[in-house]
Amino acid sequence: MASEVNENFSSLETAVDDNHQKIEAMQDEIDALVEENQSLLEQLELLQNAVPTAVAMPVFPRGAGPNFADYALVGGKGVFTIEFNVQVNPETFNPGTNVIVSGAGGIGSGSISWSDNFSTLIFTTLENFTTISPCFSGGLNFTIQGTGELAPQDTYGKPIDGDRDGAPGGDFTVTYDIVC
Ligand SMILES: [Ca+2]
Repeated sequence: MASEVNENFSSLETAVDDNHQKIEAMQDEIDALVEENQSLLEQLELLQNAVPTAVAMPVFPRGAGPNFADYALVGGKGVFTIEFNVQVNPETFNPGTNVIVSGAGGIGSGSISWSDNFSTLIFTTLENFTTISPCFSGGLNFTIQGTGELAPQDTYGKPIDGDRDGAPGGDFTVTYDIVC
């Protein structure tokens, strides 16, 4: 009788040990899966926060710097068209703050309108072109200040690449002149 009890006890003890080992193996597997999931979640978060690599830059007029580019004159006011390669955030472009027109006649003021789904900026001066830029005085400089806190931004909150070097930021400047 005593030996039978001992035998039962021993086999139950072995079964408990076996189960315990199985539980530990499963726990290891669960731990590995939890760790893998954590890594996958981190990758997912990175992808969700990823910003497209294309930077917003003016693509027209192309000749930044001391070039005399095309414009339109409407009732004596200058109308300048600046095209971007992608949509930008129109609320971050402000005449007199980061979009500046100036010439020998001083700093002009103007208004901005948009077309092509906020990828084309149209700036119209409030003053006559010749008030800001008298004849033969060197033309009218149009600048979008892409440097600093007030830089205009694309729709992802990145500063525009005004100087077109491929990196966000930098001023865009073009000079316009009229034939007097
Ligand atoms: Ca740049």
